[in-house]
Amino acid sequence: MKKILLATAAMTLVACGGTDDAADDVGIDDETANEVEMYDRFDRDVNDDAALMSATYPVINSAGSEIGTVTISDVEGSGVTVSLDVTAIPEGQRAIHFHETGSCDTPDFQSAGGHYNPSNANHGFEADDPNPHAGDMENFDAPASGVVRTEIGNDRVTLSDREGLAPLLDANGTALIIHAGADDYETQPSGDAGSRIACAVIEP
Ligand SMILES: [Cu+2]
Repeated sequence: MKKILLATAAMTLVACGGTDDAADDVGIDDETANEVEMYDRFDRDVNDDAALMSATYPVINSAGSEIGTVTISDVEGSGVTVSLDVTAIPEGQRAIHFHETGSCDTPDFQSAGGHYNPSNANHGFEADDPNPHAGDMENFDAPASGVVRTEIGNDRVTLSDREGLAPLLDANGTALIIHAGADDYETQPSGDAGSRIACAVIEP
């Protein structure tokens, strides 16, 4: 089901007096860097020794029909960028998370389990003790057309195996889930985001 598009060796920065060009050297444009920074609410050391990866997975709806794709790309020094390219999403704010099991059994996608949360944190960015699940992400907006092409940052997970980040490709994989409602970033354990309307299996 998955297609590995790209796997580039992480670049080792050689001490040569300047580090400002590091992002340019690996082709991260400023826009992507800024989006990821929004989610970088917690200092974390990311060990980039592993090769950075990018992969594209099909997204299905509750009837099992493919409605588009999601591309997940490791970001040097941070987590991943999630690039959604899907159709037929109901208009409005929708929640999106990584869930703990790489399984998308229709029609309700309960087989994906709860949020991916290997550090046993509280859900949400606005909880009493904000320390979000690895799988938590900010809501996206679906327009009336239902066509969504957007990028969402997550600075806590990785597609490759990098120290300091939760691996999406663990023993049982993970699932990307889109919900019928918006995440309130606060209600435990899943932000009161409603039913699960789309799913992608994230697997090696
Ligand atoms: Cu969810």
